[in-house]
This record gives sequence, C-alpha cells and structure tokens, in this order.
Amino acid sequence: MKLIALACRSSRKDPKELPMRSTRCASVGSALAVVFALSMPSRPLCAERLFATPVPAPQAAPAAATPEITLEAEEGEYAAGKVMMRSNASELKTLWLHAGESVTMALKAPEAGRYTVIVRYSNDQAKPCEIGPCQTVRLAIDGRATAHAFLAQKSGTRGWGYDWNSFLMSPSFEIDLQPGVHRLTLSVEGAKGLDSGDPKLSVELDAVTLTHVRR
Ligand SMILES: [Ca+2]
Repeated sequence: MKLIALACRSSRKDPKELPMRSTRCASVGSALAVVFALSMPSRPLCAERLFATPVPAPQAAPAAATPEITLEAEEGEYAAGKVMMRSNASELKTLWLHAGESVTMALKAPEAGRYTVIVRYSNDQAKPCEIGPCQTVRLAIDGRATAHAFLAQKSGTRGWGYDWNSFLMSPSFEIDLQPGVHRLTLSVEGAKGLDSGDPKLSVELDAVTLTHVRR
C-alpha cells in the first residue's frame, strides 16, 4: 500500500497538488493493483489508469453506397411490343420485342461520371443463331447510338417454348453521363424467325441496371 502511494506521489511535479489529487489513487487493498504497481514502478498507479475504458482507434467513415438505378423495360415507352408476365422477372414482367422494335426508358443520373449498364433478358431459341442472325440488342443514350450492343443468347435449357422465364445478363457496358435526366433506348434487330415475317426469334427485355463507377 505504501508502495502505491509513493508511486503516485513520484509522478507529481508540484508537492502542493498532493491533497487535491490523493483521491485519484488506486484502491490500496487491491492485490491486482499491487502486482501491477510492482511491474510498472515508474508510472503512477491511479484509478483512471487501472480501470480506464480502452478507446478504439479512429476508423475511416464507411464509403457511401454506390448509386444503382434499375429501369424496368416493361415500364418504358414503346411503339410496338407486348408486356409478358414472368415469375422470374424483375417486377414479374418483361417487354417482348421483335426485330425493328425498341423501348426507351428515362433515368435520372444523380451525379456526373461513368456508369455501367447491364441488361437482363430472356431469349427462347431452340438452336441459337442457327436459323438466322441472332437477336442483337443495341444501346442508345439520349437518341444517340453508342458502340454498345450484345447478341441475345438462348437463356434456358428446356427448349423452344419453355425458356422465356430463364434470364441472362448482358455484358457490362460503360457510359458517361452528366447529372440529370437521360433517355436510354434498347433496340432489337436481326431476328426474323423461321419464315419471313415470323417473329418467333424475338427477345424479352426485363430490366436495365446502371451502377455509378467510383474510382
Ligand atoms: Ca421487368
């Protein structure tokens, strides 16, 4: 006990502080404190040191969530096409389009920068691209064509007439957007089906996801 008191006093520069700070010393009856004091004789053994709550190191604030925009194809504007009910589709619906048809969706970019664009679709072909050219889906922004397009692959394995409810994702495209409202258009071309005018080789567009690229 005496040893503890001496240890506390030894840290004070001004002897006049002794009466005011004596209550800050550790409980003299604690065996744990004695052991601690013996192991660290040069440091003051005070209550705030013995029982102080560890302060965690400051951590960086979590990164802001990456903005993601989802556009439902069936909610876009289209001159021709048909909304289809699909249990595996986003919002349970798709937009069935044939060659020469398109859909335009409005989006609001929250900030300037690069965005990835991924299209979710289904395509029911018995033998992909065997009959004629595969369906090509082209991307345009604000009425201007881009270099981005993809071939709509057969999306299921069950066979002709049964794969509309199986979905694939297009390759990821990158576009640059300024903040504000834009118009994203997907156009289908290249598929005419078994016979001239037969639209069996078509594609169903489900949804488009845009994600802001943070670098
Ligand atoms: Ca949908």
